Amino acid sequence: MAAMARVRNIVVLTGAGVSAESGIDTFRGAGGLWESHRVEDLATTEAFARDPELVLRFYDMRRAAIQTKQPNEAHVAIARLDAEWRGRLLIVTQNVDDLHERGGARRVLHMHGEHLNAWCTACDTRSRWTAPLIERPPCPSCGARAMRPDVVWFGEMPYRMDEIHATLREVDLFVSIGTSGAVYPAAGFVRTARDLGARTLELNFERSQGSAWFDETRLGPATELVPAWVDEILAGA
Ligand code: BJW
Repeated sequence: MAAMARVRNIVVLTGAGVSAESGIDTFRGAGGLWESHRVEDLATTEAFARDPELVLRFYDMRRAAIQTKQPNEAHVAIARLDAEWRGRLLIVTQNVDDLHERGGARRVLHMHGEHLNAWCTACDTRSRWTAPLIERPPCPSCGARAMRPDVVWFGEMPYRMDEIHATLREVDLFVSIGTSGAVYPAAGFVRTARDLGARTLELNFERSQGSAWFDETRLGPATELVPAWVDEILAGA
């Protein structure tokens, strides 16, 4: 990319594609269905009210699965950027797995929550949680049997939006990795960054829905594209 030496502030947005090569299913496209349910039909408060067992089973299965998966070369490369980049960096992930952290990254913001947290809707406490929720275990804080996955469902406000928007106002380079651009507000970050003068780069298996908003698109697997991009940006830093 041109003018790399002037880059100080970077925002990296990641989606399910960054974890795909670790064996975690993406949401859309091939393999994007679970027992013939679309994520849009499961990841809602309405679905949880209508059929809590179905929704809790979906999350229990995925919570168990991520604990058997390992970070891949893309997570490790992003962690290397985190360790070595002297300017500001924010890794905004839509993913609810913990593979960025287990890959070694520190400056990670989970805008759609985390699989390994449970949220008690009775006392509003969030607890680290690795076990199933389907049996409705008591909240460690208040004892109520009212815990749900601490993830952001459709119609709910993603986490830490003020912090994300404040960081986007200062960003020089916005890089989107492995996301389809189908879900807002994350899908709109590229336009915000671009309107404010940032360069925008997309690394994805295929063009995302918002591909036209990126200055540059590189297509391929994240485990190849991300390490190469990190080498490039650190070499120019
Ligand atoms: C690879 C690869 C490899 C594969 N290498 N790449 C109409 C218009 C606009 C907006 C809306 C609308 N109607 C409703 C809305 C808002 C709604 C929305 O966006 N809906 C869309 C469906 C249209 N958004 C919301 O409701 C959000 N909240 C909100 O807007 O609040 C404001 C508000 C609230 C209240 C009142 C008023 C306003 C909340 C969105 C929550 C999303 N939650 C989920 C589930 C999280 C928990 C869980 O994991 O179950 O988040 S849905 C799901 O999609 C998950 C993901 O984070 C998110 C994005 O998916 P992602 O990561 O992009 O994955 P995929 O599968 O779509 O794409 C993977 C990509 O990787 C593909 O491109 C592949 O090619 C690529 N890939 N292998 C590189 N190896």
